[in-house]
Amino acid sequence: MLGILLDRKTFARGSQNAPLEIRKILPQMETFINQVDLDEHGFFDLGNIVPKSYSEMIAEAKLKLDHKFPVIIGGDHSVSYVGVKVVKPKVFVSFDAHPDCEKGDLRNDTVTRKIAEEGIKTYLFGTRCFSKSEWEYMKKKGIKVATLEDLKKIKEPVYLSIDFDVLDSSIMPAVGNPEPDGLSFAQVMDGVKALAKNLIAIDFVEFVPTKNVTHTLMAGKLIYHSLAEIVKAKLQ
Ligand SMILES: [Mn+2]
Repeated sequence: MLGILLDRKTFARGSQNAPLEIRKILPQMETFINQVDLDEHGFFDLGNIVPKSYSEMIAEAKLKLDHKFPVIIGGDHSVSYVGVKVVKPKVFVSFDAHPDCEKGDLRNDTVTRKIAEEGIKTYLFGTRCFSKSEWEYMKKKGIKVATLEDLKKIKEPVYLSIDFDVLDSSIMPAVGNPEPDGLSFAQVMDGVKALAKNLIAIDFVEFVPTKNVTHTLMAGKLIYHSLAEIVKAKLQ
């Protein structure tokens, strides 16, 4: 697990603190999940990367993540670019209320487009709030809002990014851009299960800690449950 303490958003900032707050809650949480005990599977903490240029963060992450299964905790969504440059997956899947396909410099709302433009096959899941220009870009590039069935059909190595705003805003309001009409916890987990066998890295981004510790617990639960599914799929 590697934290990236970066938040370059223009409003609703605070995700730079997410790795710190999530780390406080993880030791309080049950590690035995769906018959998998995470304590038995050698997860360890690689500390944090503090903000610097993207190329410097990529170089630092490369050193830290060598030969390991990366679990990256953001940070704003642009940290996925750092992860993808280190891991070099064939496929990038983003669970996100938003497509993050705006045009412009690397930011939280352009990151998926930047990754797609690296020639990495890109899918979205749970996406429900588009700008017109993003919609048109996606249509042109063949970037699809995948169904569960589409995810199950992916056979190549996948980098999965989970933006916490994919969850419905009633269960996860502690994000930069909460969106109603989102996925339930179980629906997000169904998506993780569909991909688990092919995953080579995962990140969790855009959690903005609040004083309400329940939100941090939700974030921690999603992380632990995802890791348990990955362990399960890899051991089968
Ligand atoms: Mn996002």
